[in-house]
Amino acid sequence: MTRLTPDLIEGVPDDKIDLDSRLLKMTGKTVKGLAIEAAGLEEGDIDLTKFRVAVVPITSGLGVISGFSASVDAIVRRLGMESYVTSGTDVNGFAQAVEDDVDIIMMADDNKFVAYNTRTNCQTDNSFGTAMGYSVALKNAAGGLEGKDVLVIGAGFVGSWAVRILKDMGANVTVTDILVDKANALRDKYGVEVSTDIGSALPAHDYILNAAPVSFPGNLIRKGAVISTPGVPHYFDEEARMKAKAIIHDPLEIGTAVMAVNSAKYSSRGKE
Ligand code: PYL
Repeated sequence: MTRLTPDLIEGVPDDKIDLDSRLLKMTGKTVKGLAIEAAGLEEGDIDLTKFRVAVVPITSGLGVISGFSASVDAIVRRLGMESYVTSGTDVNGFAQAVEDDVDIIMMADDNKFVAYNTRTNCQTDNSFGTAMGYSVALKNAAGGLEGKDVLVIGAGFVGSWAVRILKDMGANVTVTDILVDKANALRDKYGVEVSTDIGSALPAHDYILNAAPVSFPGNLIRKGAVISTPGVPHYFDEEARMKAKAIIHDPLEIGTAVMAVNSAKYSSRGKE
């Protein structure tokens, strides 16, 4: 997982890219709509305003990322939940959140970003949230994926989840990774295809989920391709932007929103 930098997320707290407008054009859904679908819920199944979230800054390893906690807080508020960033960090912040009896605690170190549900002791992580959110976005942009060929680029945490999720959605999945053993392991586990040559796989696909921290020259992109691409850093050249029907990307919001709604779903189960 590539570590975010302050400049990549500086526009998140105030939604400077107006993500909902972009997603509505490409997928017909807002971030909240995609997150609700990704959590396996229907609109109206859950009242997100009933949930209180604490975001805990974590100083371990490479330390806090300026703007990260504020971005997570803003994303969760945009879903309608009540949220705040704890004044304390790390264990101190976690203890504050527990004392405050919040429903969900969200925190990230250098390796994991989780939403911990205090009512049912369940956790959702960002790899799952990102894979599910970007798979659902691709499915909506494609008008369904049943029987359609989808290329997953990257067999890391997000790519591995995406392979499983997209196969469950009925897609014919091909996975590729620079470490072919990782791609082969997913083939053996999920019965998907492997490509060892991205130069031929990319132009052969209309639907792409890019879970690698790379972008691709436009001459490899098929005209009308739908590219769902959570990876950072993110860059597609002019030719790619002209040829693709949609390039779905944001640095943090879709994955975080899915984590929060998925975690709340557990709570509603716990409260039934
Ligand atoms: C969760 C993001 C999505 C992409 N890369 C992941 C990343 O940058 N992880 C590191 C997050 C560190 C947060 C820091 C803080 O500000 O609390 N510990």
